[in-house]
Amino acid sequence: YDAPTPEPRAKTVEAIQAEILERLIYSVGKDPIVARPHDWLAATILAVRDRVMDRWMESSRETWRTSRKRVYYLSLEFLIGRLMRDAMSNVGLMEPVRDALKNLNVDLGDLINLEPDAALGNGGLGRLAACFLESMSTVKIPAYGYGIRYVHGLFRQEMSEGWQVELPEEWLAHGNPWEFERRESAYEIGFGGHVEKVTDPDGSERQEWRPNDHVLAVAYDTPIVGWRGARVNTLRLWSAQPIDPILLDKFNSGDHIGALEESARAEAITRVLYPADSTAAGQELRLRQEFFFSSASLQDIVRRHLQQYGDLGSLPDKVAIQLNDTHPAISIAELMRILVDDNGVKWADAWTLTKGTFGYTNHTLLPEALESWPVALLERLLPRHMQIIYQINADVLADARTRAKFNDAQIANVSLIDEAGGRRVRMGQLAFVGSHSINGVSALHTELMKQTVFSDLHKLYPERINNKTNGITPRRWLMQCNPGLTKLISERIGPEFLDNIDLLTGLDAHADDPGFQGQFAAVKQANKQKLAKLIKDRMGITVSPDAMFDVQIKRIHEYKRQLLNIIQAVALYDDIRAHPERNWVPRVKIFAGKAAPGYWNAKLIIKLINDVAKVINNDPAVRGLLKVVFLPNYNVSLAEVIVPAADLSEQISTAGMEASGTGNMKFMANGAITIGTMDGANVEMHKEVGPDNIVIFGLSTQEVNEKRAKSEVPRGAIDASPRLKEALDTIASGVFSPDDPHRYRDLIGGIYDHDWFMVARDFDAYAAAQTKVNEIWQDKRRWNAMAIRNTAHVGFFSSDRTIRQYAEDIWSVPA
Ligand code: DL6
Repeated sequence: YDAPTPEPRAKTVEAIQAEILERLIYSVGKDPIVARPHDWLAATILAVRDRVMDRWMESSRETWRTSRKRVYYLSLEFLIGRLMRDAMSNVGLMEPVRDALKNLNVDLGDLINLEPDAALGNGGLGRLAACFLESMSTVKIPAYGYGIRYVHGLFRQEMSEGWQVELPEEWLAHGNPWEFERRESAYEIGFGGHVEKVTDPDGSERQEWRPNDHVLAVAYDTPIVGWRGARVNTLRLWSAQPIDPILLDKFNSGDHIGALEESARAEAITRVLYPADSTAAGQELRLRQEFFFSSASLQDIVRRHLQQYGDLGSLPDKVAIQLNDTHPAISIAELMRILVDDNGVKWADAWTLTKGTFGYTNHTLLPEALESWPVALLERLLPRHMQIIYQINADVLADARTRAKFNDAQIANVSLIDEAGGRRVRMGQLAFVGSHSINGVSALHTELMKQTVFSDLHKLYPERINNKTNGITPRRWLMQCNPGLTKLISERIGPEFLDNIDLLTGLDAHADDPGFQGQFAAVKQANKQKLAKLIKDRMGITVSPDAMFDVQIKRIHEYKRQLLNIIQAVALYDDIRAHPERNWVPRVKIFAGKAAPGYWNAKLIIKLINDVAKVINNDPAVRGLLKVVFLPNYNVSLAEVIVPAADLSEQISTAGMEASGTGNMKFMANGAITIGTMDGANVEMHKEVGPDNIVIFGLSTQEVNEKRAKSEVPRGAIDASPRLKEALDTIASGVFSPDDPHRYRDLIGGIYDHDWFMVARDFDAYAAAQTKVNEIWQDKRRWNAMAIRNTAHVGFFSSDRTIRQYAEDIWSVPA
């Protein structure tokens, strides 16, 4: 492992400037005189990438040399966002690159904004995977992310008369200078066909899968650099390609389209990201995606392991595979197939190796999001895997009957096959039984997992469920997105917190210092000015940075309750008009988020927010005291502008429904105050920051469950709250939708009929909490002290902490 390497690239302004020019001419092929912004971007990324390469080689050699255990994070989603600023900042190149570009008359800020977001994910689950990759590099774990190189990431959202319209996203339109295509790392992935019993020369019998359909999985690698270049790991994304790019026979016989059919069918597998986050996608193409990337990743992992260790018996000692939700759960059957069928390992030994290798993270309890596949579909597409699943199931059920003495209802609960729902394979159950660790993503969520979806599996295997509360990388979500605050904190408590985020608690001592409060507030004000300008530029709406910026940005979902927020805005609008003499706190309610294309109520909620915004923003009686803004096309880069500018963070999901939330942590880091329910990681935020520095309201999980169980009608809550009733009736009667007065009748009708998400039942508590927020806002010293304390106590929510816990408790790797 000590083959010669060139000298590491110099990091001086002169060297970088020279290399950007060189890359522009020799790699991009452009004369600087005619180069366009995208050409400069490509040349700059290539120059930055070169300075990451040295560490990349070194990191990988170190793993081979020291025989360290590798962690593989399998995820169908990686919501990376832009990479250039992240990489520059982590290897300390921000300033020299800025100066080098300035000498070339190019503005670094312009280039940063030009880089497309890699939006290979829907929301929290995908962004978590991206934060984890960066943290694994930072805490020096040898790790690979495995996923899919979607040609089209999450759709671009535009508004047409207030309705969401989905357009294809094209992050690869200008090429992707970050990635390396590895044609040599390509694997055949089979589908369909049949299973044959074969007899080996030694007389032993085994099953062999003979697929009748094949595609090629080709690897594309992207380097992921940790803080201060601690380590560089690899994100390996698979692209599907046909085995035969063109069927020449067909072409020559004149069937020109048919000649390309195979190619189109293969490439379809990795063409688009499924845009639903909380419903299982359920289509055959999705299952093909899941198996395609699971099989390619496992073949790659097994190949690398055999190359280094020559034997699969050491797999759990040298390999940890983490399943990010159930999307890669078919990996469990695929590893069993590789071990038993391809490598002759005995079934029982293979099962021990498999369980020792896999860990599974659950990210949702929503029944509609728990994946299951029809047995008939699996039998057709993956016949050998279906056999393996049956065998695993037989073993688990035998264990449940004999050892745990389970009754029939319990047996039905733990079975991998759901017999009630038309015979389907439950991927959660498969992931659970095939893993030695099953973790939830917040303390509350983990407890609920034990009590609900996995209650009987937890009884059967009580040592497996554990909690790993989510985290965010402080590099992207504090240092990079909020350089003003980072500088201020460094000046006040010293720069050591950059390497140890827990040192932020040093800010506690300054929380009541008027001088520091003034500086902290000034940074916030500057960030708000920047956001106000973005709102003006994109929406033509003028908002005052002196108003409270009250923000709810996340996927649009009924359980996240954007509806509660906008109904409260309507009630506030009514109040302001009815009592113009009161001392109102000026507010800007900012929303952003995408709705799954097939989720009608979510799309209707976006339209409602826009309809309400139109009326309120143009009513002179409001005198600018309330503005409502829906910013289209929410993505990582937009979040990086909104989060540092927020005063109030809305985390108001129905208790028991948000597994964790990670937006809540980003706002906390940037000194916003949270208004929230006791749900997901809010519970732990309440503990970390203390009850005086967060505004909590609403029903508890238990109360929600009781009300649901009793099927109690919400009428009482509505009748008891004249403000709520008026707001609901105003919306339902078409005041905000004169062009279609019945538009919101059913949406509001749902609140009257069942109110599954407890909008009516939580309304008064929410409105009272908002009044409390106003009172705090009017006491500037109190507000600023609370804001500072939020930043001070965010350390626990660093993804470095989360990853260290995974490393110690699940993966058994040093970190
Ligand atoms: O764990 C990351 C993220 C949590 O913060 C959110 O609370 C949770 O809703 C999200 N889960 C999903 C799962 N959807 N499906 N399938 O996106 O995970």
